[in-house]
Amino acid sequence: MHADLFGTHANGAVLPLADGAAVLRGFALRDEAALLAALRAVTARAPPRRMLTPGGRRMSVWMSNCGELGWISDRHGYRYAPRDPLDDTPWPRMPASFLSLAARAAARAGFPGFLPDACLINRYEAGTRLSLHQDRDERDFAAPIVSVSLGLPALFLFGGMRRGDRPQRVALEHGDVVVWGGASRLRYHGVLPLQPGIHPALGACRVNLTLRKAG
Ligand code: MD3
Ligand code: FE
Repeated sequence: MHADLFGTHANGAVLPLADGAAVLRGFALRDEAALLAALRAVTARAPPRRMLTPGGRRMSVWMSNCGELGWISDRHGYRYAPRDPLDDTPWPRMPASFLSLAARAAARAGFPGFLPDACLINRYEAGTRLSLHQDRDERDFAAPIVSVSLGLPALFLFGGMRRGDRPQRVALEHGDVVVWGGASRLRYHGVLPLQPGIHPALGACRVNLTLRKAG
């Protein structure tokens, strides 16, 4: 366990957040180079874009996907789709480094055998936020969700089962991995507006990989 050069957290620590949810500090750092190379390859083919909400507003987060299914939002609603609506081609394949990291992180948190079929890539710039929501577009809520934070740090909001429940604030840094499953799978969550900064790996942004079993 050690503090890394640009972060303040004790890498290697496992912090239980609630029943079924845990933060694995620095869990992605050993795979950093492979993850960043794979991320660049995916976003070169499927560029992040700001999707439209069903209500016709543009989300502030830039999004792309890889894997068999990708999460999309447009006038018709939120859903998973096998093809990128920008060019009607399949989403880029899930990189082996993403699959392997997700499976190891899930197992470490008590969810062996996790095999995600969808990875949503969220890119935040200064001021970008994600308001409190539940993830409920997946077919079955038995599988956990694994999220990997890269680049600038963010304050994550981990709420309860009702939108009005007061959320815990969790600081997430480059390399942190969070596993959400079991009794925490349907908790409300969000991200506070990103503070401006420059991170050595990704520059002026934060990227979050959200790995799910969607189909
Ligand atoms: C807590 N993204 O894309 S996943 C999302 O930082 C999303 O971009 C977050 O929330 C981000 O939907 C990171 C965090 C997450 C995912 C599922 C959860 C937290 C969760 C399910 C239950 C509780
Ligand atoms: Fe979410």
